[in-house]
Amino acid sequence: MRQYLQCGRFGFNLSQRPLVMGILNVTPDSFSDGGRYQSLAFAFERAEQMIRDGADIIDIGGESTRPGSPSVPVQEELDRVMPVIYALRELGHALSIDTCKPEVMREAIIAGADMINDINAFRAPGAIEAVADSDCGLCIMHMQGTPQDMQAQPAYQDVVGEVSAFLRERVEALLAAGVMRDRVTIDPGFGFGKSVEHNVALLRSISQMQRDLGLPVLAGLSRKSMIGALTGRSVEQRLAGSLGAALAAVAQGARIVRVHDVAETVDALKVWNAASCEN
Ligand code: 7PM
Repeated sequence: MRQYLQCGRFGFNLSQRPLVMGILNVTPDSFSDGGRYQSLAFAFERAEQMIRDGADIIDIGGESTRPGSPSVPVQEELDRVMPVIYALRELGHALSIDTCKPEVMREAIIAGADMINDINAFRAPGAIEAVADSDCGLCIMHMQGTPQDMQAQPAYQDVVGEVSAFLRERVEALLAAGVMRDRVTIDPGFGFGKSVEHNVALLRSISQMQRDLGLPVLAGLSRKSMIGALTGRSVEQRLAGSLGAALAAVAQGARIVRVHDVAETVDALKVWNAASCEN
């Protein structure tokens, strides 16, 4: 498998240790809102803390993807995300933008985003064109249905086969548009149109998926309902379960973990890495 990820201003060597992507939500519901300036100041502090804690990539999300949530207008998402990109881009860490919208992708790349993380796998008209002529990293995620209806009735004949086939098709679409393979990561999309059993099957198949597609896997399990189902814990009490999930993903070979709790995950991975046989 490819061990190098081109990510805008950065080139990551994926053979040394798994990377940590820290989640930075910039949706109004993630703040006790005192207006845009307070939101920006808060986001900046959170990002600085995640960097001190050892995050490699900051994933900035301005579009709530909560199941059942309405979509956000383009201008609203730009107003949330762009000031954060400008504020953070001099911190010297890779910035990822979690968006499905080609307009947001274009503006973010112009402003200096290093990665585009699209839970819709660049299926929106114009999305591939928006990212093709840049050198930013790309995350292609699988989702069954839409954020509005995805958890209603998740169903598969063969979840691992179907998710792999979908990701393969999306990779081919990007490559056909001239995207270099070393920019691409794949993500099974835990919790996006999946039951607990589907999620567990996918977690157990990361290694196979990575081998079959020849691309690094990014895994986002942090605090998700699957952790709640396995532990019986509420979302505020899922730290230990999430650390277990991150280590399980890395044990399967995942190269990037997307997490809320950066400091704790970095510690867990340091210990994991010291004992890992691949070094
Ligand atoms: C509500 C439900 C709020 C779900 C937030 C979420 C992923 C992602 C998200 C992931 C990639 C969350 C999700 N999850 N991007 N964006 N992979 N690549 O729990 O698993 O953070 S949003």
